[in-house]
Amino acid sequence: MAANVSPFSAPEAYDAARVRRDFPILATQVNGHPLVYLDSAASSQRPLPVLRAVEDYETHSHANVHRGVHALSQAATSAFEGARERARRFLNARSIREIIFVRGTTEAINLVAQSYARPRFGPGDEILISALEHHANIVPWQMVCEQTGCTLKVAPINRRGELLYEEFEELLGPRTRLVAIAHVSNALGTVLPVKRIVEAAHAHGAVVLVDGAQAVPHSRVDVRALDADFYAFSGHKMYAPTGIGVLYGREELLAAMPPWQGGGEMILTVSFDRTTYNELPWKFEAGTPNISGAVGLGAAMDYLESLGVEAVAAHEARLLALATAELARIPGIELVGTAASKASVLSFTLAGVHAHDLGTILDTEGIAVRTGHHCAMPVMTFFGIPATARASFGCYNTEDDVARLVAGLGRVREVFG
Ligand code: 7TS
Repeated sequence: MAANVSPFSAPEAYDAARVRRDFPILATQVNGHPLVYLDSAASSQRPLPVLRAVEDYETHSHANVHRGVHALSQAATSAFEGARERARRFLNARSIREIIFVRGTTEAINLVAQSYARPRFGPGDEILISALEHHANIVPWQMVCEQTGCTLKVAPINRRGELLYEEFEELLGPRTRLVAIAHVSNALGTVLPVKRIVEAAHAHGAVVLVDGAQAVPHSRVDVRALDADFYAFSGHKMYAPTGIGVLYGREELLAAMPPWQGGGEMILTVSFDRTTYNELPWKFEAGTPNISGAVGLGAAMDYLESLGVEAVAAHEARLLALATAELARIPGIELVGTAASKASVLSFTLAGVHAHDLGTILDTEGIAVRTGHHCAMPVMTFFGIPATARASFGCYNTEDDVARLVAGLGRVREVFG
């Protein structure tokens, strides 16, 4: 996730053209043009190894997990639990008991809000977030505040989109019970100093949840090195299917938390008088899980590691630096989010053109960017704008994609004369 890579530095041995061939969807024509996909921060595309792993599972191994003695149920269970072990290794977690499969980041954060925070917090307690969070890392905490009477505190950012670290530290106090912070901002691309944040929060006795939705596709995450208490991410932003994600939680915390949802899978015994709960991690996985999604997630982790997470990150950093330099030269373009440390996201406005119009014209050129508030309305309010256009990069983007974006923006400027 290095930001200061010169666009002119010699390219490393990263073959984006070869990577592109792994993603069949990138051969799509959109409005008569070859697709330029610059919306990976919203959802990345899936490579053939992921598509094939899902197809292979669905074709040959599907049955419900954990319940059957028959061969297919055992095959499905071993595929599903194999994916859990894969995720454990991916994050360097100590145990598979710390890996909860969820629908995605949103569900992971809600689980912690309802199962960790809600039963423990009350009036006088504080939850500390930052001003650049995605709604998924704001609203669940507001709900807990309504439910328990605890208070939400928000650490400010500066005009570059960086966390004001001293102000953040000043907001940490004896009442702070939990810090919930993005690893990388989806609207601005800012990389936050999460290790430092974890250390400071722990020094005040607070637990830390890191929203890693925008970090896992672009950096190696080691939950033990980071020392975070909870780490949440979605599969679909890291080349896996939708509807699957991971909540990592420190085992002693998860063990002390009550189940969030009740149903099958999460119990050991049920009678009308008394139910006993399953052990970790299944205690938090009520109902039939997304088995093929987990299989796809495991394959996506294999894929990302086969490319080399660091090599992907370095490639994306080069593209970001190139695009930043190119867009800064276009009259009327204002970059939103100019932090010293950024990953893969370039938000901008063009004077006199609403972001949605800009996005629509780029689409006529086959270029997919996201426009709007990016589920970070407080960030837009802070910058005094309704929306930005956002180009975001994945392992398959190329310098040609950047050139097409720049040409497309030239077309937008022609249209709006
Ligand atoms: N946290 C961050 C930092 C995100 O970027 C997102 C999704 C979420 C949480 C929620 O993830 P989900 O998979 O549960 O939906 N971000 C975006 C985005 O930037 N554009 O569309 C979704």
